[in-house]
Amino acid sequence: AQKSTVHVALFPSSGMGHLTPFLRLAASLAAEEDVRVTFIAAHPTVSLAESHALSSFFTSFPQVIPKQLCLLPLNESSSDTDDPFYRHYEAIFLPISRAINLPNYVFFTSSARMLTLFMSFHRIFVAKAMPGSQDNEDVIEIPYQEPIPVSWFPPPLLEEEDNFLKNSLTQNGKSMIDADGILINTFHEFEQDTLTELNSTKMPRGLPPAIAIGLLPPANFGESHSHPSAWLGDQPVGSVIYVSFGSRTAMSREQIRELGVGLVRSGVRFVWMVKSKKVDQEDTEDLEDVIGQNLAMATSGGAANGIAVKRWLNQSEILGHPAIGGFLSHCGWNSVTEAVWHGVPMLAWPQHGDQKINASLVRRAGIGIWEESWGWGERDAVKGVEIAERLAEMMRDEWLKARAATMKEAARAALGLGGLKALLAEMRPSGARL
Ligand code: BUP
Repeated sequence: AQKSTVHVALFPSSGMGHLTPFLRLAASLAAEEDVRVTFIAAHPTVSLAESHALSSFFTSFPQVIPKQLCLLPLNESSSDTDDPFYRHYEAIFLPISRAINLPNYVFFTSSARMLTLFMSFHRIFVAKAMPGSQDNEDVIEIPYQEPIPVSWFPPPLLEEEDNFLKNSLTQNGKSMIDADGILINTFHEFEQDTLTELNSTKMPRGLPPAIAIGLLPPANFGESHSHPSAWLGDQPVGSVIYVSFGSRTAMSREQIRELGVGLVRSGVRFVWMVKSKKVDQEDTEDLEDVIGQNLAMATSGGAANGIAVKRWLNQSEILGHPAIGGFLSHCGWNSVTEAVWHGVPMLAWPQHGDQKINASLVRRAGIGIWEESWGWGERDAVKGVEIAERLAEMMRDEWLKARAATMKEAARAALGLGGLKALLAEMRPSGARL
């Protein structure tokens, strides 16, 4: 066997939104003959989905070396967040310090556009404190980048008081300068201008290169999660919308009911992944308690125009099914990349965090509709009738379909030309470690 010339250790933060792209990156690296991969995972995980994904991954990729970082219990009174995923992140990263003398790369798990905010956030606050530095109160100027509308900012970032998200973005944004490079799961055709700006010589000195390594292909490992393939197999090509708001969004009960009304009313065929609690172990209610008995019966017995399930589904596999023709999504970055990878048009409905910024990219690329007036999906519930209209509008839009197909081709063509190969090529002769 060829000797490993590069040894890469990967260490993700908490939640499926981070773990998924790290596992995809590990799978891509492990496919290189001369690369050795170590995967460090914090133990215990917050969600069952994470522990299942890790064990299936290690079974399917025995060549990847598993390491566990056992977490010490966190002193809850000293934490400034009650979000279980953020608490986990605190427990992971408090004891960590930079490995001396090793090349150190950050794998940023959102869009390049979000990275511009992430890296500039600490400077934006300085700018905001200076009277007159804001030309327009509706947008926030990002140094050397396109301004971002205030309404796209995750709400905690706009609060006066300190909070977990603000503090960690400020701190981590500043320390990005210490990295040797920033890897992003994106590709040039999708975020050309931002990637060019990020790597431009106009940027403040000392910023590491932003390297587009995507789109990382979905990795096939472990059991195929049971998915409604029998039902999907009976539906016409491109006729079904997949509905999911990611692994960390718990919609209000009222909004879930309105969504159910909208799906049925639209007449569009659907597969709906229903979720009512942030952490999966706590999501123990029956489907009928969440969406109502009538709808639960109709959607499980074939009487409605779709099916609803309340369990983890293999989303990427479903998006790749020929029957799928649309995706109602919160626009978590992995979901966006999976929709692009499979050429599925989107109806964007961001719920928190980076998702409005990601939704703006979906809209700009012409691969989806974003109804901005729906807000963050937290206040007054959006009515079913309105949801039905947008769903039907998105599903009949031929232009979106054509754009999504073009973007899919571009994503697949970018594979192999990507920054990851270039990065490895640069490291091999020196035997450097990542
Ligand atoms: Br739910 C669910 N099956 O049933 P995002 C999610 N996923 O495969 P998030 C499934 O989890 P952040 C399910 O395909 C994607 O790869 C999905 O990541 C997969 O959103 C991942 O889309 C979810 O980035 O994370 O989980 O809300 O908060 O980081 O956006």
